[in-house]
Amino acid sequence: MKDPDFIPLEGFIDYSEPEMRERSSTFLNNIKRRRTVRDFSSEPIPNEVIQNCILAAGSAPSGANMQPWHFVAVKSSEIKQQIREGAEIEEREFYTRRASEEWLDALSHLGTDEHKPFLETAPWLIVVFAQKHTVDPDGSKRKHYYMSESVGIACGMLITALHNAGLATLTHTPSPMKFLNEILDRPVHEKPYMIIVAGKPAEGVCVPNISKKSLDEISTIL
Ligand code: IYR
Repeated sequence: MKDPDFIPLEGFIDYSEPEMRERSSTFLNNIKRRRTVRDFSSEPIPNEVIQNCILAAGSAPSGANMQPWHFVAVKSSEIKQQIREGAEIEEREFYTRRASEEWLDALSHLGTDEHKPFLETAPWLIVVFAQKHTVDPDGSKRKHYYMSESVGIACGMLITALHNAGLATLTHTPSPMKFLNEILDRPVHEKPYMIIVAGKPAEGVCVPNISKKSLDEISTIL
């Protein structure tokens, strides 16, 4: 057991109430412009931008601060091609056999199918792995608590950081995703969690005509 080690909180900014109103509203207007796109420009995006966004994701809270994630940022055309091939094999199965009619019906308004050209066109694929446990240098293992919640929060922060940096994203989850461990040479205790496709949107891209639920629908104040 370790003794707790506390240091003074640094960096917290004590905004006034008008500042809080202004900042929350500005952020809302900014994040509301985020849209998932499925057509990307191949314009290259610097490593530094992606690495800053990954560091932003890595600042997420996690169960016992175990940070149960690993982000593989892929820009290599060869590896993107392998990922596309692997994903399309699974997606073909999904669309022709695995998915129920009900599921396909729920997806129909998005216009998705088994073809995933964006996996090669987009400049970056960020493959997020969730680690079931830590492997210490002596080979011993420590369980990660709230792995899925922690990685979900980090993914949300990654998407937000990418949007803030001026990039469009697509959360892509071919299922099953085991093929990603092989292609990216990640150990078996790491579970592929999602692929976050990132880049500039293709010129003239269209997105589904959908809306978000209202405040009343998603919240209650008691
Ligand atoms: N993984 C498939 C199907 C799919 C599932 C859901 I739930 C979506 O919101 C979108 C797609 C695909 O990527 O096509």
